[in-house]
Amino acid sequence: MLLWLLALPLPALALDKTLGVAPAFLSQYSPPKSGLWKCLDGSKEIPWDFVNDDACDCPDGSDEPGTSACPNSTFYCQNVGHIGATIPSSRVNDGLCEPQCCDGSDERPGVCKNACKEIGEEYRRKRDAERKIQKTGAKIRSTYIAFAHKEKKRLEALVESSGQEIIIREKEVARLRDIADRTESMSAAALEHKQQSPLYTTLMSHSSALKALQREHKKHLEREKQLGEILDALRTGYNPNYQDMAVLEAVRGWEYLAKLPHIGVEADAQVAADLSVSDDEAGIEESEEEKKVEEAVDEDDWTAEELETGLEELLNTDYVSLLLAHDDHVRTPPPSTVFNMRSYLPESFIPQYEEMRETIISWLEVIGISGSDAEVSSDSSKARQAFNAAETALNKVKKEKKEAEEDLEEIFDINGFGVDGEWKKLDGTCLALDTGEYTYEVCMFEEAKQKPNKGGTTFNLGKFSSWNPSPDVQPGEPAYYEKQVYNQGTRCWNGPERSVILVLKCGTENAIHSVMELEKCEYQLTGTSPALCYPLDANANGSREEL
Ligand SMILES: [Ca+2]
Ligand SMILES: [Ca+2]
Repeated sequence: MLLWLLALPLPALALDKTLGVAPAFLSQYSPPKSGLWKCLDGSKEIPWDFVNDDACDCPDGSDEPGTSACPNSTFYCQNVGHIGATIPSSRVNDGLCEPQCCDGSDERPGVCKNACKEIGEEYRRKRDAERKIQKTGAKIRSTYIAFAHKEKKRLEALVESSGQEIIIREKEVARLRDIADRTESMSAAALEHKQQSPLYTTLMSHSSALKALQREHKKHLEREKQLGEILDALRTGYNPNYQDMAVLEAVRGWEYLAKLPHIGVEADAQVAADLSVSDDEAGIEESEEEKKVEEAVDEDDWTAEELETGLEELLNTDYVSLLLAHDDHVRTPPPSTVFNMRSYLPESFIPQYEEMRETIISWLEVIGISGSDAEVSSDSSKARQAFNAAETALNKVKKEKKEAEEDLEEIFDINGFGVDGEWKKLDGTCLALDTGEYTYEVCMFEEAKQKPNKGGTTFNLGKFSSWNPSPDVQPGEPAYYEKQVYNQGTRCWNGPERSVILVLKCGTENAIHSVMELEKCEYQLTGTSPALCYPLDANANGSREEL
């Protein structure tokens, strides 16, 4: 100190030749044997005494590292105890203490205080704390990477297994499609078979016979009507005076049969007597015959009236439906067979039995072996349902496979989940910050929300759009992953769509620490994530910085 004070009147002469020299150039500032010193750019040789003599001699300013004599040159403060710094030489001896030079070496001794010890200690304390966080964070980050690799394996296995499952399911779908198609075509064949049953063929014969009978019956009715008309004409138009017995007999016969009164005078007593006798005999026979007929008509027989109205309807029966209904009826298991099995089982077995029974029956139905519902259409619709269900299941697996393949591609994509896949773990992780009035929530890679704490509308602040979109930042660089953009949220009244920029830095926790509304409806959320804690460089342990 005393030496420096004594030297004050002659500062130029007393200046250390290495003052202000950066460590990298120190070796070049030693006294030359020749007494001549070469400027660093090699352009000039000057006497060693001209170095730091406060007069600029070298074109590159290298002869004045410790003064402000040369413009555009730099001064290096050693900052022992902290980290050395370089300042423009114009700030040397300007009377102001540069904050970069904590040792005060930019000014004459005694002007600035040397605070490097305290500043250095504070700096190291802070740096160590940060390193600790980074170290811990990096450990967490490595688990994220491990997760990504595990996820990759899982997805690869999923793609593989779903690929195999698809093959199996495709076969199953083809098989069930075949069954469905066959059941449907088989239904036609089955119907044909059923129509060959003796009952059905007999029924059809009966139907044909009835139709023929009905036709013949109508024909006879018509003929009877015509004959009646002929006889009526004969009865009213014949001349009784001709005494034609054949005509008279016909007229009398018709009058009797049609229960008509006699017309005309008695022509022949013999005829009349014969007729009256035969009337009586015929009357008896008739009544007996009528009685027989009446006896033959039992309760189930149709009356003439019923025949008139019902036969037509009967002949219009849908015999195929009838056949199926009959089949259905016949196939309905009588209560004594399947159902009664329950009575042989212990009470505790019944639920399992019921379950099994349903399963077995439904399987048999699907396969087409059994049809507890004999109805053909029911069978085929069940087969169709089974086919549809199988096809739906197949499509589900196909979708899963496709999604797994897409996820797989994204995991280690630098535009997706990072260089090491470290962000995959956080896919869908929601971070929230309560600011009193609102709670802000970001679900990573999904969406951001603003929820009012005292009730009201939750606003969508946007969906994940991209990493740092700055053109200065390239995918794969750490800075790329320090920003996430969420946009196209709910439009602000009289303003833009809400959006979020999530600014993250290394931290041991995934958390949001602050919210700012930068512009109207543009929010900046800042937070931390271990995904940004890169492993500490083994070489960057601080010793280099302190040199
Ligand atoms: Ca000089
Ligand atoms: Ca200064």
